[in-house]
Amino acid sequence: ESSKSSSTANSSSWTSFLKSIANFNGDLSSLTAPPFILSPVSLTEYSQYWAEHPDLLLSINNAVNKNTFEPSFPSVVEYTPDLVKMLHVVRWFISTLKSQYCSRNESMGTEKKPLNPFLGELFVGKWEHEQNGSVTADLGDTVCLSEQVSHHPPITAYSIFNEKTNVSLEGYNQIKSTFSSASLSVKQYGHALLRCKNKEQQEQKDDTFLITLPSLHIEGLLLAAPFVELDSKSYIQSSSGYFAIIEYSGRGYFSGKKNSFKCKIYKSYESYIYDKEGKPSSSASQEASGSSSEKQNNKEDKKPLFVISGQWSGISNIYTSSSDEKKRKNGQVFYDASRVAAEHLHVKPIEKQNPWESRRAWEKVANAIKSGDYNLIHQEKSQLEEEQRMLRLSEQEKNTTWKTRWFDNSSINSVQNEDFVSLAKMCNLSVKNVPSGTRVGDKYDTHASASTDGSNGDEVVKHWRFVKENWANETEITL
Ligand code: CLR
Repeated sequence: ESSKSSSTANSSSWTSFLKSIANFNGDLSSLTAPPFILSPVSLTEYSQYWAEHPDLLLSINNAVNKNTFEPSFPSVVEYTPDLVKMLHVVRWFISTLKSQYCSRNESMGTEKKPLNPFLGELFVGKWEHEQNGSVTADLGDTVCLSEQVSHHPPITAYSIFNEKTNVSLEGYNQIKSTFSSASLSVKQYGHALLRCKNKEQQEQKDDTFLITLPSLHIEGLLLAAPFVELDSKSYIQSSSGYFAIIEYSGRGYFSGKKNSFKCKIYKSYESYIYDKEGKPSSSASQEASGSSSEKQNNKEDKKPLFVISGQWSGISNIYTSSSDEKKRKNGQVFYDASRVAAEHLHVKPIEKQNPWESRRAWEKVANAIKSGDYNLIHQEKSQLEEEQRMLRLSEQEKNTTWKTRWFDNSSINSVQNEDFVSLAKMCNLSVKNVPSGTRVGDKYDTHASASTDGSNGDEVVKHWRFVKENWANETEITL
């Protein structure tokens, strides 16, 4: 594979591709890439990467009862049920990264340019959990629904849920990219919301977690061997208060290894700010009024409860203090990505798929890509694009607009949005349509237009959300 890559690096097609990137306008779909860098897989499929370790995802809601978290440390910290849950969430999240950002390199040798989904494209599948005698409980199915909810700009929305364990994840994703100094920088917009329903205790609110998406860049372009390197951070804010910050770095930072990260888990966002700045932040101190300000006086509370570091594509270790982490002392393995293979979801055979389903719709293009036939790729793609153009035209004639199937973004300050808004407020994140993880007051936040809905002056919050009823009433698409 690498010898193939280095020979193609000299080919004129790659060189002209690089030239076209160098002065491209931000629209990745407009780039004509040589066939060998094209992937036969559409971006709507990428939603599945969130759950390729379904056991870790599902363990989140069982975590408290089963106390499955290992390793366990001497009782330096109090393992409240909420903290145990948070640790499970962080471990599951770390486990998703290898699928999200390395899987193309593993299956195809390099990162590749995915198929640009058409409006209304669907990708569905499920993980069927077998009941292993008496050892594991019946976990039912974990379902993955993914829909292209916008074409300009491309936005994919998804919902992944397991009804037996009451764990669900919903989110959406959009990217904006720029080219600078031989690498492609990509900012992700959107976020993911993880929900654990408290089935037994009706009066108790669901546990929710807000997860922000890191920015990334594509390296290796000059060698025609592109790969992803993550930049910046992810935040995880729990409705129970716990806050985690995950900082990414590539070769030459914390450990000098690729795919490195350092995660700190705090009792709250306020503790994180105090730890970082040595004093309460202005916004944090406003919130920490009354009885909670007493707790804020306890210095131990402001230190991270756990520090986790290592490679998200390999081994990471967990420590109970930053100083232990620095000395690599008293650590225990947190997650070993190389030990557990990704579990792929089950997708219906193409013959049984609906024409809107990704693999069926792209079948001919995918085959052309696999055969490396540039003209055929072009021909098949044009046909699909032409069909889409006709659809848009007929909508114009009928004066209608495309209706999304399972997702909706018209909910303004609605109950569904409440989780996101309240979690974002807990950790000072912007609720606007800005790059994922943007803090209130950052340049993207202040420059984004603050719209109001007129009635009460509240900001209009538009984010893509799963509409359960729509899936419940679905008659054409089956799993
Ligand atoms: C999509 C959402 C997923 C995480 C993810 C992983 C890899 C990203 C992809 C997202 C978006 C598209 C992406 C890709 C890596 C390369 C590809 C940025 C964010 C670009 C479009 C490919 C450019 C062409 C080069 C290979 C030359 O949850």
